[in-house]
Amino acid sequence: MTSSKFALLLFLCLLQFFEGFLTSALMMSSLVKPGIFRHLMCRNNMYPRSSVLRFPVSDEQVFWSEPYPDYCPPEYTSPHIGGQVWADPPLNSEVFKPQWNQLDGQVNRKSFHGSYKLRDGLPLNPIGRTGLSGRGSLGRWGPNHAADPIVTRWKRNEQGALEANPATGKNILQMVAIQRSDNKLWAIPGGMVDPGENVSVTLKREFTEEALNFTDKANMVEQFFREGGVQVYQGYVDDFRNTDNAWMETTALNFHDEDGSQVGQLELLAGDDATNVRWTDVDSGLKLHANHADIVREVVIRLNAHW
Ligand code: RP5
Repeated sequence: MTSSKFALLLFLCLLQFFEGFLTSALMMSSLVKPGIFRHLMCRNNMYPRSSVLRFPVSDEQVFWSEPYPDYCPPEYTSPHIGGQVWADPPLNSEVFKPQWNQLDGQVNRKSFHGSYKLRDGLPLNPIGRTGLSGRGSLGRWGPNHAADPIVTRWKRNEQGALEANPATGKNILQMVAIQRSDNKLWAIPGGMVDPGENVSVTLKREFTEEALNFTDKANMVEQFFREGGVQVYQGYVDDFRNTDNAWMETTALNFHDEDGSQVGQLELLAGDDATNVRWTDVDSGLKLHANHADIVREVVIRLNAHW
């Protein structure tokens, strides 16, 4: 091979590498960018399952870079997380020596938004103030990692033909949504990633538990998930449980049943901490838990569906 051909080949390889890198970096930052994105669900309300009122935080006061001298959030860590295997031990415990911003044994304390700061020895929410310090009901100080499977199919009429929206002319997408038992909101059937667990395992488990109530069609589900989902988001979740020192982050993948012949055929049955499950039409009126609707929107763009 001549040196000019070799240089061209090298150039093309590098181009491909950086294209992949850029795509995932853009995907990660397109929805939630610290310093631009302002969380909403974890501000100015009563902390879930408690009588603790969050300290007021206006839009202008969210970012840590904005001065807020009177900021004095109450401290709250829910008693029910004490002693749980999925939760960090108390801060003053002898056994708790957290390695922030890194893989701490099996516990992933890294954020998808880069290195988070520490204040008074505790991780600081990368988006900003929430009006509450402590851990709330989240198990981990800092990032609490979840995984969200967005299972989709095209909406069809009784004859099996695709249904398009008359205004946009685009096909209507449907997703599997569950109703959460804690806040009664509809949501992607996601769940927490266990320490050391591969996200692909979490995605399959949570979907099977929450949307199929441990179906006997396990092999088909296994195959459907094995064929691979497409990652549509990785980062902060505007979850109502977030605090100044503990917050949710997720990895969301789309599993699309193009011809509706696989998971699209399964009978849905709510299980675990879901009280309801259904195929939901996806459009701009979609209201979901946290910022799940924004995450689903990424799938809409990917599949060029109606919104
Ligand atoms: C959300 O909460 C995540 O996006 C995920 O859907 C879910 C995980 O928490 P649990 O459902 O396990 O409470 O923030």
